Amino acid sequence: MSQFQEVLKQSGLHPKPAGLVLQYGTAGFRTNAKQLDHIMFRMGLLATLRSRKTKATIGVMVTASHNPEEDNGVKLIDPMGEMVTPTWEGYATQLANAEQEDLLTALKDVIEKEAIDMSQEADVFVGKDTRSSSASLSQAVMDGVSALGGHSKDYGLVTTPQLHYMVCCQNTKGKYGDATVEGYYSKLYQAFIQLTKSVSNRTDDQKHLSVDGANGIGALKVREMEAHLKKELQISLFNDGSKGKLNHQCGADFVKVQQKPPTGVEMNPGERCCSFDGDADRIVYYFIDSEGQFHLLDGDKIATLISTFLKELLTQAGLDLKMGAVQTAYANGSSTRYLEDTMQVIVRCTKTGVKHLHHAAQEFDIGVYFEANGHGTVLFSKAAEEIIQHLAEDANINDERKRAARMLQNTINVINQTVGDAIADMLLIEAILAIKGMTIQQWDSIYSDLPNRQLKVKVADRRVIDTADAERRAVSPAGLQDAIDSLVKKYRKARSFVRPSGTEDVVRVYAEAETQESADDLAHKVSLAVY
Ligand code: 16G
Ligand code: ZN
Repeated sequence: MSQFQEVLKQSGLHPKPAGLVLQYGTAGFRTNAKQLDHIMFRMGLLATLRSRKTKATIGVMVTASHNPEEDNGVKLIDPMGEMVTPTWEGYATQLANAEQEDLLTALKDVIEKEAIDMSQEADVFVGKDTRSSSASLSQAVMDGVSALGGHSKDYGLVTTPQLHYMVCCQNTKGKYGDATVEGYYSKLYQAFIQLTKSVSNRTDDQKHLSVDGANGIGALKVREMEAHLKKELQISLFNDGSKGKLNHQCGADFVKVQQKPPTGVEMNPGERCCSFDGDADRIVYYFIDSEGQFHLLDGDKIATLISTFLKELLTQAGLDLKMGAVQTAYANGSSTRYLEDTMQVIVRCTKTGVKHLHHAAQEFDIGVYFEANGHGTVLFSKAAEEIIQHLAEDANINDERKRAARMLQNTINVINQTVGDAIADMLLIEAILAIKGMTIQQWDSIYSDLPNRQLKVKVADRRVIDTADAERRAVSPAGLQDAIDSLVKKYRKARSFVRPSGTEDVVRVYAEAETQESADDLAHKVSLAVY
């Protein structure tokens, strides 16, 4: 039977509901799991084509991250572990929306446009999160791969960043690490142990961290990782999935948006806590102080901590490498000011969405990128990695320079350069705090966040809002930006913007100002202007 006949036959088992239209958004397709079976099958087909086109292994991750348990989603991973290119996002949308009888035509269209050699081998790595729908949906992906004659490898339950890592390892022939879950842990924990080994006299309190696993995949993986950490990090795991519902009243997104602790975590004053999201590609830290007040250390605070650490190491190592930080419009104004004015770090602002930040970070020798919501990582250019490695091996340099170069090397190894990774970020943050002998309170007090508020507004059609300047200004509908500008003028240290969400059918409103009351009031008034 020809490949196309097989596709036709198999696609009948994964039929598309007539008329259903879905879009490959910021992070792939994401909606109620019941609507996704045909999408998964078709993404299996597309990943197979992408693999033939790139002559490399492609990843397909089944997850809806921080969305509710009932939702699911799918996202394609390109050869180096990065997000798939915009042209292929377009193909994904076309394929997803072709009615059943038009599927072959849509498929052949991609093959023709991309001049794909169908005799080429195709390899697809598949992973899934812990949602109850994920098992059958990831099977649908693999059905799509095999219908088109590709090979799939099922990694089963993995975090999103773990699958990105596997794809990158496979396509760099092991240079990035072994493409196994064990290879991932061993790379990370060895780097972590190396980073912390010179720190003496750490008390048990300093080694202790409470982790909110959002009742998801991150919880399972932290458990697996823990055994390797040789008590250098002692984790109390909460929301491990044994009782609670995925992302419900817990997880990084809940904590960031609600600005309050998750349920299910026992918190004592001054203790470090962190929350992962549902697929463990985001992390935020927080604590309560002795007065019971909640303090959030989000992606901006993480970026600052990591940038400070790296900058100090570069100075100690005597290296002149170009370091930059990449943020989005959501970055707290205080963090941008601190990075630019105090740290003298170059700061770039991009549109929301990992692919935009990742891309901008690649322009630097060392690019630290974080969204305020806790998604981020550090990218080192190949040249920077080589310079650091040479220095670490140079017999003629003094101990201080050598120590700094080795720390930079271990930072490269502990961080997941393919994508933001809650586990990798957590290990780097814990190592930095240990090395600097810093408490979470001291970290928090590096700068004070401006009070802020995020709201979402339901509108008839969110696409009428068009933005420019990295989403900081609305260019349509006419008059909206003027209305926002005149509202902002009424508050001190204020800033506000609106943007259509890429993952939900809503418009998002962000406001910050000198006081919480002002930020709340401004956000509210701007959301009224959006209607
Ligand atoms: C997705 C993005 C995340 C972004 C969020 C914004 C990826 C992998 N994830 O989750 O970076 O912050 O969307 O959502 O790109 P929004 O458009 O609904 O505000
Ligand atoms: Zn996520």
